[in-house]
Amino acid sequence: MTQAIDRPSPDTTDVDVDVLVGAVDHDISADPFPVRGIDHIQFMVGNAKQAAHYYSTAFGMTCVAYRGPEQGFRDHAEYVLTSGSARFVLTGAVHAGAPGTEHVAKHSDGVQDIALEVPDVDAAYAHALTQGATAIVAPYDVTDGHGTVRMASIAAYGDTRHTLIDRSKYNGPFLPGFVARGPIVDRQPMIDAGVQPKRFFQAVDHVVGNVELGKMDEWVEFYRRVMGFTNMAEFVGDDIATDYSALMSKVVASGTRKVKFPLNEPAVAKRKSQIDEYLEFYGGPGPQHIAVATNDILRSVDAMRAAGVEFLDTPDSYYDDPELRARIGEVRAPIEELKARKILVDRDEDGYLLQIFTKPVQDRPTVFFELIERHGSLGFGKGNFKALFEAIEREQEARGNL
Ligand code: TYF
Ligand code: FE
Repeated sequence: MTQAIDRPSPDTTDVDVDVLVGAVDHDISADPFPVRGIDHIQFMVGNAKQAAHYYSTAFGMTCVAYRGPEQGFRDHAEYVLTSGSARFVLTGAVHAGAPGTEHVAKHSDGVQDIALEVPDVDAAYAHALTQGATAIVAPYDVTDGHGTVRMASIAAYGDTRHTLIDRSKYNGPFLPGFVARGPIVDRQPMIDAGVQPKRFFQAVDHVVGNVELGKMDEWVEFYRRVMGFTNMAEFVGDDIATDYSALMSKVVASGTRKVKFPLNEPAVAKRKSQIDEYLEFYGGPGPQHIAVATNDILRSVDAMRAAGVEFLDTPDSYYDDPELRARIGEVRAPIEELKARKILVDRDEDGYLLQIFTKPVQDRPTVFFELIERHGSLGFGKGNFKALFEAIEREQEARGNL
């Protein structure tokens, strides 16, 4: 086992460090499919202009680049927003029949591409195809005055894909063709008033995929074979599945653990699975939630709630449970502070984590977000699965989908 690095001290709220707790010191050069990390997450949306506004105001992200008809791209408007190393690309069609309109018609707003930064696109692509991955776009160069980027794309679950990107010979604002663009929300007045704006999160911690019944192991196998990812210990097996979660889950991760992909499938249980609800409303397999790493979950939750983001509720009984209190021990904030915000806590042999989940961020009960503040723990909140899944089921019931 390689040594864990990038662990901030338990009380850090230093928002200027792009740490991803749980990353390990690992030399990728010997990997069959070396991955540097998640380059960006691309959402295909109905109205990118408004989505960019939402992720700016509600998620505190900063618009850094744009391309659209003004740059000669006739089909789409694309906004690039960042928060630390997390980068989201919001793509919207600007005319009827543009590519991607079918993605929105079928799925509504959703994640189309989980792009990975790789040191060698050709080698990664060739390896992927040898291992049975489905080709979408063969390696090609894109160039502008800032240099050249090499890219290729392979298929993942459902209509999701992984674009492979080598940006080592590029120094522009995002990709060739994009122009630098300032923030959508002007934070200068805040700075002038003496308040330094802090971002709400600094990295993507993991991206979860929902696949059909019986397909989880196939996709675990895909990431093992194609990308050389390995299983992480955390999983939801038959025991938990039939009792309350109605889902099975396994986690695969890259050698550095910078890229972590839990994969869920529905389980046959007492009630209709939340995964079945997703598959039905998304129209097939797809990305279910994106967990973003924060160094100050209390502050981020407060700011996001104030901006209108809805989070899942946690009953007071969760915090008043003496068994939970004994298990979690001392954490960096008083339990009353967590209770007031409905933040969940879990502890394992490596440390603890704080986490909270948003409700779905579009009308369909599909994609949602997780805020996670890790203090040593490399897990996914296994101790919270019961409370979390009960909260999700209450929402499902309210929607008439249980
Ligand atoms: O990523 C995870 O594994 C946790 C727990 O439908 C989880 O965030 C698992 C399945 C699910 C929602 C959350
Ligand atoms: Fe998660």
